[in-house]
Amino acid sequence: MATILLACPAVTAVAEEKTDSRNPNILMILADDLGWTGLGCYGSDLHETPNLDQLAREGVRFTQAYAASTVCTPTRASIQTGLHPARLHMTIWRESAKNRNENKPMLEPECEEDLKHEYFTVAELLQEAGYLTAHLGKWHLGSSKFFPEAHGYDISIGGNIWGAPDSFWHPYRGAERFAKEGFRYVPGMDDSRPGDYLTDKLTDEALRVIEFAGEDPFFLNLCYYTVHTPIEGKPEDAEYFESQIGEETSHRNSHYAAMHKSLDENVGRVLKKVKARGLENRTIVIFLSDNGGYTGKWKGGQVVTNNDPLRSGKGSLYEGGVRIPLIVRWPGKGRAGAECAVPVTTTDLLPTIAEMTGLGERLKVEDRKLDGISIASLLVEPTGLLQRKDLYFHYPHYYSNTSPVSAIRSGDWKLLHYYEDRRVELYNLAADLSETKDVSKEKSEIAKQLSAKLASWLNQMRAQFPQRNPKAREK
Ligand SMILES: [Ca+2]
Repeated sequence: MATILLACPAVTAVAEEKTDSRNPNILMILADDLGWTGLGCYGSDLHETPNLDQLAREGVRFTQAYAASTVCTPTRASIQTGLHPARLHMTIWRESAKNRNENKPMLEPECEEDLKHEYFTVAELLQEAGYLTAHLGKWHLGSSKFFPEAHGYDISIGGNIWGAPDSFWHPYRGAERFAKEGFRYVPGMDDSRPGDYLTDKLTDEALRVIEFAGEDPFFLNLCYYTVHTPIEGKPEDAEYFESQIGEETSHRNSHYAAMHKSLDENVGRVLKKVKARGLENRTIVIFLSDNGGYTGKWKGGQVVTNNDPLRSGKGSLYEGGVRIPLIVRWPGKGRAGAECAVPVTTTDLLPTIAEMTGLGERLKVEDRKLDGISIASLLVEPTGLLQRKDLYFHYPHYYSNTSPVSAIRSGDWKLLHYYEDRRVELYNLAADLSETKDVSKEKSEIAKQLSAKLASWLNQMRAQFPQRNPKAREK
């Protein structure tokens, strides 16, 4: 607890705000690389997630929520700022921001490595309003000058420049996985002992923050590293899940299933703590992922997961790469046990949190121009409508399952534009969720309209584009 006490000078100043109902706590829990079907309540036939399933019964479960990007850093930047990664020029994970992939047909743009100080974050909004603000776990938004402390967080534990730990097991450091980049570590895990597991230990810190907040409103940005690689579940759990995999089971990775179990258990511990402190009715809980499930292999061996019935996974702009679980419990205001099928995105979280905490006017007064919109009305009326009609995606990069691509979701239509061959693909998601039938030729007028909208939006964002690689042309 000593670390937190030293790191948190702002606490006494807000003591008088106490139990003011206009200041609900915000508990935002972000899982890493958790696919759309990764939870029991989203249809996994192997992973067991009773606490998250219960949270869904107590809140609104979004069935068409999107990550603003198909990889980590850009989506996390969108959550913090309410701005689109294309506008931020943060469209790739941090470690690859300057990697132009010079052996490919197109050169990727050089991106920003750091979330600049000029951007207004959700933590700054809440810190200015008197909240105790704490970031725990994965950060991945820049070098030390741009760590959480520089973006509105009173407390920061467990996050730094990197997107994954070397291991989930104590001491969480080493150079085994990322030999090219050198030694990695997870800072602030001081009371961890041999045999400890990172997901559990981050939760220990979260419980301390909730206790430490006392009567002050808190914003806890709890970013678990799991279920990202390394795929390391607890052996006894992995053994159990191995026994549950049958011939027809869709999800088939027992260690990955064990990681979901640890995630769920730890979400349960945090929610139990909130309840034990009597804060359940004034704590808004938001649970989500930052991109789709990773469909590659771990250490050249077993496939990590699939996002069936969605096509592809992390890295791709097909639905498997960007559609994510999102559950929001808003005590006293939001519906319980409801589903919402309105398309929403991680860029919406900042304005939504602002509205739910009564700070929406603050954004207006300061004339903050955001790319996201508040979706708080959908929590009250999940069958309602938003004024926004379209969602956009921009990934001008390569990954094992994609070449540079942008996309627009408009109503039931989804159009993807691939830069290498200027190919467009058009899908009707209502009729073809798995994106198997490209109807861009049959529906050429719709494809043309959506292409024009996408081009206009990219221009408005001042987006960075991939360029032809002259070296590749010579080959
Ligand atoms: Ca991720």
